[in-house]
Amino acid sequence: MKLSIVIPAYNEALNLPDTLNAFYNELFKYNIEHEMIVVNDNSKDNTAEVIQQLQQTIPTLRTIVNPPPHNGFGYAVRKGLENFGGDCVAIVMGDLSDDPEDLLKFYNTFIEEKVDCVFGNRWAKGGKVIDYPINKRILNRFVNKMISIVFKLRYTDTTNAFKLYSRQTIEGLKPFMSPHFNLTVELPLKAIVRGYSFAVVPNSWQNRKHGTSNLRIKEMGSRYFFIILYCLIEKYFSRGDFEKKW
Ligand SMILES: Nc1nc2c(ncn2[C@@H]2O[C@H](COP(=O)(O)OP(=O)(O)O)[C@@H](O)[C@H]2O)c(=O)[nH]1
Ligand SMILES: [Mg+2]
Repeated sequence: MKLSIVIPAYNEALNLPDTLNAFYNELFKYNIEHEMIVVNDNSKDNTAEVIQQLQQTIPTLRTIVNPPPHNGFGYAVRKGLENFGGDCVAIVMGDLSDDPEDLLKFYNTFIEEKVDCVFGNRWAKGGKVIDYPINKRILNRFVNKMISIVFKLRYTDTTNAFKLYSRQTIEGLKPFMSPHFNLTVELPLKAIVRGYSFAVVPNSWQNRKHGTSNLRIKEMGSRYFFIILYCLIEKYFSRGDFEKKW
């Protein structure tokens, strides 16, 4: 069962070495067939050179360039999702916010429980956040609570990008609509609304060591609202037209 990892990167030269080495070491240790795809989203720093350097020691590291004009988190991840070769794919952040041990948990759960997707929950028992900014936390808990109410879910960490999907699920979620960070909720919400099965495991998250967050709540707020509303409309009015068919 080959695992693909898609990592969007915008100006992550300082974080990529730690991130890619950590994930590669973990997957190598457990002998997991995999590829890591870094999508360089027109970075202005030396991200490209850093990736090239790392390719000398990480044989499973691939890179895709996402040239202008369609730049942004969502476009970059989508580029990865159009080009992965594995049986399943995990979206992982380039700033080492996600824990390689959790990826292994996701992968093992995916195989053992035969689900279509594996989602993490940082707020569940056994989950953990380190250095999470307080205003972001308040907003995060509010938005996730709202999502779980309107979609009638018990799951409360929809907004975190780090999740694993089977290849068939990714096919079933197309066409993608979100150009930006809102892709992070489009994928799990569509998967849930369309009847794909998922397992939830507790995971941990830590804040980046270098650089600043690129998530601008003011610019993203209405875009998140748009895609959440879209998924809600699909859920209640599409009469199952987009549901999983196998
Ligand atoms: N391709 C692409 N990736 C981005 C962009 N902004 C952020 N990222 C990546 O998305 C991940 C998370 O971004 P970050 O700024 O840390 O956001 P936060 O952790 O949600 O506050 C990192 O891997 C970034 O390199 C962007 O505009 N384009
Ligand atoms: Mg981050």
